[in-house]
Amino acid sequence: MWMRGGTSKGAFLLAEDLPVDIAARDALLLRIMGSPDARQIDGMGGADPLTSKVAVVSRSARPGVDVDYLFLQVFVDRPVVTDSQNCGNMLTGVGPFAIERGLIPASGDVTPVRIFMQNTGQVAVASVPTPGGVVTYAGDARIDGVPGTAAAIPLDFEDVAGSSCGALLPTGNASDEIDGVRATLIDNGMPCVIMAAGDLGVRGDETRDALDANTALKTRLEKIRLAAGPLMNLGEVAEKSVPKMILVSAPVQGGAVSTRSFIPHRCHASIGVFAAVSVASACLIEGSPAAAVARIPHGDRVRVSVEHPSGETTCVVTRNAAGGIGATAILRTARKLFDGEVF
Ligand code: NQM
Repeated sequence: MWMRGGTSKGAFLLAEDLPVDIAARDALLLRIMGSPDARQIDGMGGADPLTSKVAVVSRSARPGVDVDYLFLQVFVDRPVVTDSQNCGNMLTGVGPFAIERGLIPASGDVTPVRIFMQNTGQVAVASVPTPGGVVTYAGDARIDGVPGTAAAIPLDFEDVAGSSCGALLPTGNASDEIDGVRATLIDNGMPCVIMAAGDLGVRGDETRDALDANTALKTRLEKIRLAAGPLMNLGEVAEKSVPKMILVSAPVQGGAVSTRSFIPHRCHASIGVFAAVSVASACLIEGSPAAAVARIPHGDRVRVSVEHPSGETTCVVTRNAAGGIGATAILRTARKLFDGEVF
């Protein structure tokens, strides 16, 4: 099934339909997407990392979990398929897909689907609208980066801190200096390196295309990224799609913080789900470059509007009893685009 999940798009496949052998599975996925090729002309991929994604779904054997979800990023112009990151946008399609394929039954007007995210070993709960026991994609929820409206699918994360790095702040610091730039190395669902845009010589409100054309900036970001990887317990990251590189600046549209993220080489058209959650969390950490520019409402459960190139993404961040970062949530939408056979 081809679906839009949040601001991403890709293939949703049953694990049982794929080869068990990893090399054979990856070769098949490269063929399906048409990679490696900048245009992905011989496949289904959309010539963009955001539309070259795969969700592999199966019924879960884990207690208290409905389905297992493995996210695979198929590189566009390189013969690489990686499970080194999770994807919260594709995650949005997993609940509807699981119900449509009969992996779990619909229950009531809204079906809570507990999803084990295999890439990071954590659980998300998606609330899927199922009026009359049927998945509905139509609704009045709007997310920036997607035209029109669709049914709301709230995603709740009880605890995604340290998903890939072992700790929310893998170095234990609110910020570290790498190559002369102050950076927060953080993982609240996605390993991210968060820096003030001004420290890299840009404003932070430039277009995606302008930043993608700035080769000096990109070279600097990659140098910092390669140094940050081992500090974040990710090892050598040259061939990995993490950590993501995020530039923050003061909000310009009435939100909490403005962002431009690199995933990790192309500038994101909006921002990833877990990247947004990680930025929102960083805004609450005193001494971080994000907190220095952010405007955060007071309270223990705060709505953090993360601005990005196509609008904003609102995350909810809860402070735990110890004053640290607790549960988080975000609202997304999904759409079934096509169901059939790929050759
Ligand atoms: O951060 C893009 C996306 C993502 C990942 C990426 C995502 C997330 O927008 O959870 O959703 O960072 O490669 O789909």
